[in-house]
Formats: sequence, structure tokens, C-alpha cells
Amino acid sequence: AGIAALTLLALPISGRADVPPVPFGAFRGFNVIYIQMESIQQFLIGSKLQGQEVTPNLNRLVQRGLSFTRCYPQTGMGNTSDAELLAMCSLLPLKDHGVFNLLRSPIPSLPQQLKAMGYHTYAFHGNSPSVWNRRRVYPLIGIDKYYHRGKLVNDDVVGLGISDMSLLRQTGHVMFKRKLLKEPFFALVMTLSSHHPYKVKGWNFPKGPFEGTVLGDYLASANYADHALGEFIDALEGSDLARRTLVVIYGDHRAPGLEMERVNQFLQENQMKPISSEGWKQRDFSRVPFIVLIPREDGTYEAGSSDIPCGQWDISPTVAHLLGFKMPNALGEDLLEEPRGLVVFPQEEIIYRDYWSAFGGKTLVDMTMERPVVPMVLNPQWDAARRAKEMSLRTLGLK
Ligand code: GP9
Repeated sequence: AGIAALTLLALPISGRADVPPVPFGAFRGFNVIYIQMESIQQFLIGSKLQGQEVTPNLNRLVQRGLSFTRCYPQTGMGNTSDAELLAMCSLLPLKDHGVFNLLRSPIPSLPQQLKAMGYHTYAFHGNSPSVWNRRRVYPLIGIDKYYHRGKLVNDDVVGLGISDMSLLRQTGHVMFKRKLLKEPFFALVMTLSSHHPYKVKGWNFPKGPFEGTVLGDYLASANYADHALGEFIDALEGSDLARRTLVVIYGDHRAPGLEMERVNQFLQENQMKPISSEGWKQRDFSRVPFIVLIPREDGTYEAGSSDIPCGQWDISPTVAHLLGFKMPNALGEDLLEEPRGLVVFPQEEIIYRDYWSAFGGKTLVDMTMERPVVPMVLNPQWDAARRAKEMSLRTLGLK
């Protein structure tokens, strides 16, 4: 282990963080809105279909705000609900169970922490509250008021629930027009219309060569979700809340069911590297956007980007930096400090800087493919991964 550790010290990292220094606690007392986007992946950012941007609003926000371009979803069996756990609690989910179905007692989380500081906590989602046991789990993670399908107007339904356009308009109405949320607040807002099988009827987004394919439907549904997001951000920016609200936008998990050949055709048309069934390529392809909008006095946002690997477990420690506290029991890290570049997955995999390693360290790949892989094992990182899993189980009350 000693030799491996020495080798590791010399491990290069190709990623770069070009993130402005933001003082710890500079945004103490600000409202926080989390926008968790269903199945929205990073490869959509900047990509075009027949000359039309798929996600014009996300593309604009990536430029205007702080963007982490190598954020990996660390979800397990609990899919979307695992992303909620990761982003709000900085804990690791499980590969073979949905943690939300197992939780019985309160766990440390960003909403819990904020409540202790006088915040009010809310969630908005267009599905039924029984899905992923949210009705029971939200109080355990400190969310007090849940606007769900049973409480909102079901005027427009897409797939599993209220359409993103309707949900985000209703959410905007409650937040910015009627001002029903008590400040300071934390609000989790989750989109749904880009859920598999990605059917959004009547939405005009020409699918070109992908007409009649799952990928074509996915791109159209992503365009729809992006449009709803754009409207919501415009409504926020038109309100006085914009000056005292942090917005955090991230994708929940990889979009299931996309045809790999079609994806490669699309990637190629967008000058991106193709994928294959190799584990590391699949993992790298799964990346999701992670954007933080930190308002400045002049109506713009703090801008910058980082392509150092990170994961959804880093979201709340990073937000806590802005709000001026350390997240208790967090397994992720504050990306506004020196990030170590370690991402642990529930499925026996880790990413450490440019390296992907699986099966307890038996496989190791240099993801840049720019260097021969020297025989070594990431012993300290695998030890850290095992410790993280243990600590997560204990904090969740599952061990
Ligand atoms: C529904 C949403 C979908 O509320 O959570 O969940 P998923 O199927 O992606 O886990």
C-alpha cells in the first residue's frame, strides 16, 4: 500500500478547475432552490440536432453560472430517489435496494441543517407522493411541505405525472407570484417529463434522422424539460427573490434505454467521442450537468467551470460552503475548496482523477487514453470507498 500511495502522489490529473474564489459563508441566509432534472445527461449540453440546440437554456446557464462538467451520477437501485439522497444528504445509496424504501429514522441532510438555522423546507414534484416512499421519507430528511400531484393542479399530464411546463409554472406561481414560501427557504423541485419512455405529445422538436427512435424521443423530451426550466429561471429573474436565492441544477441519472448506435451517430454529428459497451465508457457517458447559480449584485452570476471529476454527493457540501457551514456526516466534498477528484459508486467502481477502477481494483483504465496504464492499484482510494460505504450504512441506520 505504501508503494501504491507513493505512485498515487505522482498521478497526474488532466482536469482543471477555473472556479472563482467564493468566500465561505458569503451567502449565509440565502434561499436555496434545487432543480433535479429527470434523466438529463451532460452530453446534451451544447449539442444540436439539425442545427437546433437540444437544451438552449441549460447551455446558456452553463455559460452564465458555475458548471461542473464531470459530475457523475452515483445512483443505485433507487434511481431518482438515490439522486435526492446523494444531493441532499451526501450519502451513498445501495446497488441492490432503494434506500428510500428502507429508511425508518431521521438522517442528517442539507434541509435538516438549514431548518436548525431557521429555514423553511419544501418539495415540488408532479408524481404521487407514494412513489419512492417520498411521503414518509421527506419528513425524515427534513422536508416539511410537499407539493405533489395530489396537491397541485393536474391540468397537463405527461407520462408519470404533471408535465414539467405545468409543474414549473405552478411552482413559479407559488414561489414568485403569490410568495407562499416563508423565507429563508430550501426548495427541491423535480422535473419528470423526460422520464423513460420520453413521450411528450404535441411538443414540436424535429427529430430528423432519429424520428421513431428512443433517442429521438429522449432529445425531444429533454428539449421540452429545458424549455420549462428556461421559463422558470426567467420567472425567478423577474422577481425580487433572484437577488437572495441560490439555484442548483443537476441531472438525476443516466437516461435508460437509449440505442447505443443512435447515440454514437448523434455524438459523432456533435464532434463528441463515441461510446462502447466498455464499463469505463458507459460510466463516463453517464455524466450529468451540475450547475450552481450564485447571484451577483448586477444581476449576473458567478461564472466558471471545473472538469475535475465529482459526484452528486459533492452537491450539498458545496452548497453548504456558500451558506457558511459544514455538512454533518457528508461523504462528498466541498468543490469550492481543493477537490481530491474521488467519486465512489455503489456498484464496486471508483473514479479517481483520470482513472476508472472496478471490481475492487482488479481493473484500472486511464480514461484520457493518453498514457499507458502502469500496473498499480488505487489502494488508498479503494480503502476510502469501503469506509464511505460503511459510514453511509451507519448514518442511514441500516447497519
Ligand atoms: C417519479 C420519479 C421517477 O417520481 O422519481 O423515478 P425513476 O423511475 O427515474 O427512479
